[in-house]
Amino acid sequence: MTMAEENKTTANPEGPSADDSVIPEKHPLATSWSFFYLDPDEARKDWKLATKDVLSFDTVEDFWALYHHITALSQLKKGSDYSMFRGGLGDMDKIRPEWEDPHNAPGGCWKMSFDTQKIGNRIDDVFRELLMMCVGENFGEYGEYVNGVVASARAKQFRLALWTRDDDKEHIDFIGQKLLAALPPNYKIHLEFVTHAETERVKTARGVDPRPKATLYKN
Ligand code: MGP
Repeated sequence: MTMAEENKTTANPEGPSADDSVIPEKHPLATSWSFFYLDPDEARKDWKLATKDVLSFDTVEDFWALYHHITALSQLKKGSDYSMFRGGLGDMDKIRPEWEDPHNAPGGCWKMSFDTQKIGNRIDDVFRELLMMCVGENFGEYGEYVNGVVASARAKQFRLALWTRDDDKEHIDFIGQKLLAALPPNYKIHLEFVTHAETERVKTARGVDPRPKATLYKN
């Protein structure tokens, strides 16, 4: 072992030296991701301008640094959204949390909602699980079709949505089953997949709910 190698692996009893500054390598993620925050006060004025970029990252360590820095979803101002979508660093396009983004437009999302009172701050565990599934690429062979996740804090509900790149039945069924399996066991969960085209179609029609393309249940 050379002196330099030795200095890297043992603490230096004489205090810091140049070699103590060696920074351990971070663990790269398969792709970069970007985190966004939507401020409800801004959204009331102009929805498009209300989504603020928080941080783009591409390592496990930077993901956790961000996660531990942000306000927990359970404590967010009602009306806020958190989103995390692929891209933003290197040569990968940053996907924005909007139906219109070309990476999202042909797709849709698996949506679920939780009663604010019933779930309380346990929603933070569910959201964290979903984020970890994304950055950890836990959606199996069709994981590349997962674009991102949106978490919405509303007065009576927390809503989570996993956005996909397309609405191919095989892709969305596979991703939906993976999602369902990862959700907490003690809740009745109703998952609905709705295309963005359908969400936009009914947006202006009051009292009309979008027709889901697929549904999944868990007791
Ligand atoms: P929302 O926050 O997804 O629904 O969209 P929610 O939570 O049911 O609505 P709220 O009234 O309870 O907050 C709310 C509104 O934001 C929509 O009706 C659109 O006007 C706008 N909006 C939301 N999204 C995700 C988009 C989008 O991707 N593109 C555009 N152009 N507008 C959007």
